[in-house]
Amino acid sequence: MNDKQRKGISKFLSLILRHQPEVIGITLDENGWTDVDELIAKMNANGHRISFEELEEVVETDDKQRYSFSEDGVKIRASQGHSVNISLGLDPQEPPAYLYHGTVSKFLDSIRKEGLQRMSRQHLHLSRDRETAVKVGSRRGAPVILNISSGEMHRDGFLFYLSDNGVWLTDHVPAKYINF
Ligand code: HQG
Repeated sequence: MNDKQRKGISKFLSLILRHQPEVIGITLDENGWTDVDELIAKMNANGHRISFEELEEVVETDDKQRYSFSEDGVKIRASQGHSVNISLGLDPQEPPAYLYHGTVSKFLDSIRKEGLQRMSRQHLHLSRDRETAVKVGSRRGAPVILNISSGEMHRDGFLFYLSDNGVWLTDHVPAKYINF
């Protein structure tokens, strides 16, 4: 497969493993997993031709390591980014003193008022470094990077989780912890 084909499959996997599994008639269990063989069969039945080897290649080469197989290789899930209601089953972890969030200026007034919200996703996503946050913000325009006092939040009792692919997740960042 070439880069474009791999990207196309990754985008489709994102749609069905994070947002709309019903598009090809699969279901996700309470932790977001679905059966690999069934996924492949249903993708093929719905016009998205893919073999097991190709799926493996997409999972292994994905630029953000968005997907992972279960230890026994029977199941697959997205490591973060869901809008469907699942639990990743992650244990809370102590975050670094500061984390970053990439956004754009048109959201700032609202963020100043209500803090950072998870919007349509299950969690609010924070980046461990500024560079990653720049990439996230750039998806929507000129990036604005917010510095988050995550260490202080943690001391105040807020919970943080680290996804399998290195994204920090929390539920809400009140404005007082955001360094604009
Ligand atoms: C903004 C990609 C107004 C927030 C990336 C963001 C990430 C507010 C947008 C992952 C707000 C939500 C997630 C408030 C937050 N008022 N706007 N109170 N609070 N926002 O896509 O963080 O490629 O749901 O700043 O790399 O941009 O999909 O979140 O601009 O890790 O794997 O509302 O998606 O990964 O947008 O991106 P999103 P995000 P993937």
